[in-house]
Amino acid sequence: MPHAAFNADFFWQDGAWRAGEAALGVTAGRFATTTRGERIGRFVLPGMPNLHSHAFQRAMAGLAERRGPGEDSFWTWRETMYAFAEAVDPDDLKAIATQLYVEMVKAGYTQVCEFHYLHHGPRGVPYADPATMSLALIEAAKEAGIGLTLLPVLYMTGGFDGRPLTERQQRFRHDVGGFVRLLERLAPLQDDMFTLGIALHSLRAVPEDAMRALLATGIAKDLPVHIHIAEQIGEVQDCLSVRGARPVEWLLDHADVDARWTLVHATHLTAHETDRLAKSGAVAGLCPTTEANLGDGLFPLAPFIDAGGTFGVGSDSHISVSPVEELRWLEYGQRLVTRHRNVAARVPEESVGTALWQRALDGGTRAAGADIGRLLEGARADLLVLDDASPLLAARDEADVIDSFLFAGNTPLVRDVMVGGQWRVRDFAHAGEEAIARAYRGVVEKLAAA
Ligand code: NGQ
Ligand code: ZN
Repeated sequence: MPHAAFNADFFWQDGAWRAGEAALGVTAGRFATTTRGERIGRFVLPGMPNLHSHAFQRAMAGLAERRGPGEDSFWTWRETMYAFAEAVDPDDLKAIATQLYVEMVKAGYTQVCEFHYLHHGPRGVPYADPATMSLALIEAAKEAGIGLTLLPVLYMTGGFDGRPLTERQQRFRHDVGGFVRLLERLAPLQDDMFTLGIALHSLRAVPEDAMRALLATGIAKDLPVHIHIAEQIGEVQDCLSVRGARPVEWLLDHADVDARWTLVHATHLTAHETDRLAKSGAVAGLCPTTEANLGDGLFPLAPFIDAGGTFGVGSDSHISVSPVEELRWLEYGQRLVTRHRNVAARVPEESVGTALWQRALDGGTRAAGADIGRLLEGARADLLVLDDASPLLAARDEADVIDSFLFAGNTPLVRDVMVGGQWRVRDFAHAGEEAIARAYRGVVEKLAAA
């Protein structure tokens, strides 16, 4: 018998709304079938996975929006970010990440893929336990009640030419041996709410032989693999001149890129790369608000979907923490450059909102490597209840509720959130939010004063 059972007018299942005659049960944190249950609302959606996060960057959101001496770019932003990263210690990271993860859950994200490269202490001196920063993130996710896919990042060089890391990049550094030891330390901690994966920071940061060596190790064999790729034109040009191929092309030719892989950004693609990436089964990890904020460019969404590609969304630098905003701006970017409407819907009568939500669920779930993203028996019990009482949903039925949710809302419509069978947000509030915000404020004030 399930421990709890819920009913709603509509459950989002297999890419469509199902009238909730059958209730959803929850046993040991997973969905089970049952016949009757307590009514929790009108529209119940699976929670959205956030497939790309650098948690510490949340605390500097908004602090890199002032023009510098020359023309600003991704690379000048990166200097600001590096200066900020220097000061963050394990307790700071825990407080920042906990606040961020609470905000994520309230916004409708129920899993986060943390692309974690801030491993060591100042000047790259390892902590007594080299997993200290990783453990801070694991604790933060537990306290906020969000599922975590932790992706420790291998970071070795400062450019395609193999140049050594700068002073400020020392905290990111590993060799393959040390990196594998970190994975071995973290792997036994996995449970329903914590999945381990790996990341290569970028082709800039990982030489070819190190990539091969890591991917050949036993521990790395079945884990999700994430990599930043082709985000900036400068990176594409450097890759072409040193490796003789564009980044995505090079990776597809030199690694067994398949559904285990997530290529984060993949912004600058030729038509041929777009097609090959789509057919590889890898997830394109799109982060539209960060990509806009950093001046990256636009991903070729329509050709990628048409070639059968899979994508999900991430909040990356956390300039915004909202699946609604990521999906909305994913679509709006396409409209602005193509001068067409309803781009993500590829067949007549398809709703853009439902196409975006379902595709991002599928891609985010694949990227996270966890059994999530479905309101179906056996999956982890993660769900969102939309606010029936919102005027925005007046006279909206199941055909258009997700479009109104994604495109018309400025106040969030996510009223209640369950993760792993536990209510984390009820009536827009998270149980721990006040104490967590207080700790966060203390840390950010300390960092600002330093
Ligand atoms: C990062 N962020 O690792 O945090 C990167 C910037 C880099 C984004 N690419 C640094 N959005 O790529 O070298
Ligand atoms: Zn990133």
